[in-house]
Amino acid sequence: MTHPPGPPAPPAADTGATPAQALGWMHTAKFLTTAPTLEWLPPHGHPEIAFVGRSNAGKSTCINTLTQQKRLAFASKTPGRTQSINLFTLGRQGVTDAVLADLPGYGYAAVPKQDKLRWQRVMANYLVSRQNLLGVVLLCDPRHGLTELDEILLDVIRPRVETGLKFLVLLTKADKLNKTEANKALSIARLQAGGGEVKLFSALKKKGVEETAHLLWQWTHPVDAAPPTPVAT
Ligand SMILES: Nc1nc2c(ncn2[C@@H]2O[C@H](COP(=O)(O)OP(=O)(O)O)[C@@H](O)[C@H]2O)c(=O)[nH]1
Ligand SMILES: [Mg+2]
Repeated sequence: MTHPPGPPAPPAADTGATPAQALGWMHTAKFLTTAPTLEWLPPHGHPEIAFVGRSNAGKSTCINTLTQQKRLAFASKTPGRTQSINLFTLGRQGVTDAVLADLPGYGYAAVPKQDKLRWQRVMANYLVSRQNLLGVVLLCDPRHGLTELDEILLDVIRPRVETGLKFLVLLTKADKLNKTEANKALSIARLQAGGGEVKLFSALKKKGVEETAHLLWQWTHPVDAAPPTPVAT
């Protein structure tokens, strides 16, 4: 027996994009610029989402997977190498509607102490004072959990999270965990993230890719945003 056709389905997502469409949007990523410190970053009028995490957490691989561009965020064979803030624009039809910021990884033991301190300052400075920073994605290898440096970062952004900064913890390399380990890692990270979202992600198994893209879309395209004002011609 067939059912009569119901009313047309509402848009699959309340924010106007399906997870697959959101991933398509991520694929529009284009390199914008690279900057050694906050002062060199161009101001722009778009919401910015920063990707942060320890060296080797899987940040470059995650960005490359989300954007489907193999070498956009150079997955360095030498951890601790990526020493700049890299910006990428997102937007369909060449119209930018969001910016991704790839921040240098931290915590790599072989980096000289001076460089480490310098980078902690650059990171803290960025996270505290970057205009238009809408959200932070913290990448974490769940086999190591959130480490002391991640906790410091959480402390740095906490005041902004309390005033609306969005926050997501991505547990990377989820293919390396069995179900029990994955659930345990999720519970621990949820406690540590203090209300922020936590998701499992695997570049290898393409796990969490669409979900993450969709969440970033929702952050940057809120439903209650006023529609653009029509311009009289
Ligand atoms: N098994 C597995 N390995 C991964 C995954 N993502 C990253 N890696 C590996 O983890 C290492 C560090 O990745 P990379 O993206 O360079 O980390 P980054 O230093 O945070 O940018 C590399 O050897 C990657 O191949 C994943 O989803 N699954
Ligand atoms: Mg990297």
